[in-house]
Amino acid sequence: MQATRTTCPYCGVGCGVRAEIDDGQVVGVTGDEGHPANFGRLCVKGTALHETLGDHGRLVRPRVDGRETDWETALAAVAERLAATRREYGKAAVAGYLSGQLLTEDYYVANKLFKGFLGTPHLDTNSRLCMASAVAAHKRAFGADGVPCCYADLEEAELVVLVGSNLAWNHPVLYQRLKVAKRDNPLLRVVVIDPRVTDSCEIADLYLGLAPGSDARLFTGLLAWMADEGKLDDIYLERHTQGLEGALAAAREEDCRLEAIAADCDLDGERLETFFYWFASHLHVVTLFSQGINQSSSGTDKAGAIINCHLAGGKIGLPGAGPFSITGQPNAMGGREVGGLANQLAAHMDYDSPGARDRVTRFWATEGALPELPEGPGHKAVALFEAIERGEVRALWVMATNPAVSLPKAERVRAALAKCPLVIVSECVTDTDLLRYADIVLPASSWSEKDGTVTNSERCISRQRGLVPPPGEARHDWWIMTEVARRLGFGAAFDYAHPSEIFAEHARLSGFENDADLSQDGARLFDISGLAGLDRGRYDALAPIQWPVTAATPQGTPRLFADGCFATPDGRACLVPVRSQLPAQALSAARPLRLNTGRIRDQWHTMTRTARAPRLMNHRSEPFIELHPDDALAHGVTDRQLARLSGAGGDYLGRIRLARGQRRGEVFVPMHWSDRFSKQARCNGLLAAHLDPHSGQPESKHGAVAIAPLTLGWEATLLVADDLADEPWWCEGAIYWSRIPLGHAERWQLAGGEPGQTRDWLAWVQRVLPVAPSLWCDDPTGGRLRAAGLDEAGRLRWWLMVGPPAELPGLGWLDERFAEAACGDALDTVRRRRLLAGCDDGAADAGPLVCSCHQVGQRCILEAIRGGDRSVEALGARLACGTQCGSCVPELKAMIEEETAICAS
Ligand SMILES: Nc1nc2c(c(=O)[nH]1)N[C@H]1C(S)=C(S)[C@@H](COP(=O)(O)OP(=O)(O)OC[C@H]3O[C@@H](n4cnc5c(=O)[nH]c(N)nc54)[C@H](O)[C@@H]3O)O[C@H]1N2
Ligand SMILES: Nc1nc2c(c(=O)[nH]1)N[C@H]1C(S)=C(S)[C@@H](COP(=O)(O)OP(=O)(O)OC[C@H]3O[C@@H](n4cnc5c(=O)[nH]c(N)nc54)[C@H](O)[C@@H]3O)O[C@H]1N2
Ligand code: SF4
Ligand SMILES: [Mo]
Repeated sequence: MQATRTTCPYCGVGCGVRAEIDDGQVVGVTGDEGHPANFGRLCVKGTALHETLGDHGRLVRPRVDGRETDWETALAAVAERLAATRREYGKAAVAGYLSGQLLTEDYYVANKLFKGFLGTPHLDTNSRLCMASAVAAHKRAFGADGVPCCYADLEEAELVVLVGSNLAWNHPVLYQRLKVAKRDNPLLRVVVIDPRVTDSCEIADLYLGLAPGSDARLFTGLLAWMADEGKLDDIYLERHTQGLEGALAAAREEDCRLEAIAADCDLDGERLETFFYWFASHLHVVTLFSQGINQSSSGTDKAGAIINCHLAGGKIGLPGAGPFSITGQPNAMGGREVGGLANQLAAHMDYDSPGARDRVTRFWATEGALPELPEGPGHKAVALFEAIERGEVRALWVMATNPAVSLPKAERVRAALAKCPLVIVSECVTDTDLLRYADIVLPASSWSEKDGTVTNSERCISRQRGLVPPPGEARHDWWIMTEVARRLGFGAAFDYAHPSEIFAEHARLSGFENDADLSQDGARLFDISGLAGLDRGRYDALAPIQWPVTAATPQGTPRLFADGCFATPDGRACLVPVRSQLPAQALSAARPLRLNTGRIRDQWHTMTRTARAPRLMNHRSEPFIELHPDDALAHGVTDRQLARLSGAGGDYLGRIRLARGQRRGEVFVPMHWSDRFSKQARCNGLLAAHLDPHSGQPESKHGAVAIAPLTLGWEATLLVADDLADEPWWCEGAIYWSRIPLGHAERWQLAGGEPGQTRDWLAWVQRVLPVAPSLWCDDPTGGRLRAAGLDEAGRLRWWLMVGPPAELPGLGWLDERFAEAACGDALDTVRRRRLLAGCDDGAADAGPLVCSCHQVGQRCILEAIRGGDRSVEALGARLACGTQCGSCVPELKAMIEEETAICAS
């Protein structure tokens, strides 16, 4: 057994991972105790990393026009078709769409190829949907896209404000760090600002459940309040900033009395004043913000309003102080560094930075390869797909993202993709919604195979190391692009043999003419020239380090702007005038509910990786719609019922979850489900594409929808053996279906029929399932049916229950039966009954999973609570739940509270 240090490929916390490799396979992972992001901790997704690996479902051969082929043919086809499009329709007819899940080296090569040598400005990335507003706000305020803070600031703060961030679920290890900090420092206060009560509220001293989209009003109000109460840091403002007057004047265009702000944000006045008072009276304040701010039609201004308050109070550049935009993807920051956004050129140089175009041209020029950089910025993500729809962009290469799922107005995006004459997709798995539109499919290597670097939310560059070889013919993204570049005649500029060479070039560019005296556009903040000299050995051994890394700062730089000097021409930070705006997607009588979309604890984006670990499918198994019980009553839907949401672009089908923490008038749906996992549960089908004017980021958090119950005749749960699940005939005729991978089988939730109608189940089973029923138990009185099919050898092949899934047993036992060679060999009555019941009478049925790490179910926990375990610690001691990554602790607490309340009443 051998252990290698690498970095987690999920969220922007960027945890260090120790991977154990045995016989060419990753057999286990633990947290890297030496990594400064996590010091040994991992969350449940990180802990399950090795369970998501394996060759099944992986793309292993290139495909051209639907046929598998070899690399030579595929690379030649890519090069020829790109060249032909360029020749016939011009450089701007070619586009690329990248992702914050590419490594920095992949990203650098892509940026250089598209902008530098294909000469198209149209290269954008899914960071447009994610961090673009924060990037734009940083540039306006600081003169560069620099995140001032580091993780240790959360530990050194007196007040931490979480705005539009569900840290507990989406950056769990950082949340754990904050929780420990709070335990160790009873004076540390936490405020959560989110329309929805989330698990992050577990550690909140104050919760502000504001009206969706009213954050700018809250923070411009705070600025005015600070001014009125004499809480501005006049000395800091005078020495290090400009623009206070304009920012204050804009804030004061609205009524700045507390009552007026509280009314506009729909908040309790006292709570609002408490927050204002806490913010204004502490120096060491960190405001951590994420998608509740960024994914808005005025996200840049919202981030700007937050930054204004920090600048006005001098709460920046100090330990425990600063506005902290937390990144989502593992390498969102790396993509910003190389310049992967369509408005960027390279290495923190934009088109409008004087001299930048010429400088990058000179840097990329080699003997035999002359770059042809575009004149100005290209289309941002949403506009890019509109240009494809109009036929202006005719060739698109997508890498490591799924625009058919994650972009708003998803149906129009799909129509554009269908129309686009050339779609090239680099992807790791065989089946995604996007691949249907691909003319050329290129199999890419994945985490555990790839080798390079990523930069996390605190600007820390870490190595992601190749642990095992890619399966089949899958290749690294940088290698694929380099080979295409060669075939296009740009070989001399793409002569890389190893990612270390790409990284060294990237580091050199960051320092190239990066000097206040030498260049017209001043010194650039992003400078890692201190790493430009790394040879392969030192690159391989690179320890995590925070940029800037220069000759003057060889150990890296944890905190930016400590000297009060910013990256603007005069060194002063800018406060910007912000006029608050509400969501652009308007509510109406036809669509009266506000749609909020976001993430769940155990899934990652379109589930191509997390759904491979069965235990991660347990926390939330089906697409859902969360809403307040009062709204449910008003709209005629009940808990666990299936319902339909209708929005601007289409419908969404999911199961109702009643939640008292949900604001009235608002529904929350997860962003994760694609057509691969459910019939119609893509939340982006519901959203219109309203964009922030500065960043081009879509308003993914504020849709407008109607809700109605799905009126159905029947519901059923079907389990089928894994090897049968590829041809899901059983979905036909279902109004709703949802697919839930288990360990050895797949679970399908099915629903359909007119009210009062049922199916002829026997005929259906005989028609759609490959094995005839061996067991059949039909209860005509209750309308419940259970059946199972075993093959001739006695192997369980399918299991069916007709009835609401609430009646399902925990499916662990049944899943195991699918792994048995011959479970039905001796089908005595007991065995028969157990199989039909779907559980072993002897084994307690655990119920839906709460603790994913230790596989502890709801029923066991409830029993323990009723038995007297009235604290998280007591539950942990008895059942081990909540003792590993801690993500389920808020849920455990809620269960204890609820049970205690029930007992008391
Ligand atoms: N488990 C898991 N973790 C992830 C990911 C994942 O897919 N799964 N993805 C990663 C990525 S790429 C990203 S970008 C991050 C995102 O991390 P977060 O930003 O924390 O994630 P979201 O759930 O999208 O949204 C955060 C919160 O914004 C709130 N919100 C909605 N509208 C408003 C509003 O008007 N004002 C305020 N103040 N809040 C609002 C939502 O209710 C939600 O709780 O997560 C990363 N981590
Ligand atoms: N409504 C709504 N929409 C949203 C959001 C929201 O909150 N609400 N959030 C937005 C945000 S913040 C984000 S970041 C996006 C995320 O959305 P996407 O980026 O579209 O989602 P992923 O599932 O991460 O897509 C990554 C794809 O790349 C593949 N892949 C993984 N690793 C590699 C690799 O190394 N190379 C290659 N070539 N392929 C790889 C995966 O199998 C997967 O298919 O969604 C955005 N869309
Ligand atoms: S917190 Fe983020 S980076 Fe850390 S283990 Fe979890 S998903 Fe991976
Ligand atoms: Mo993201």
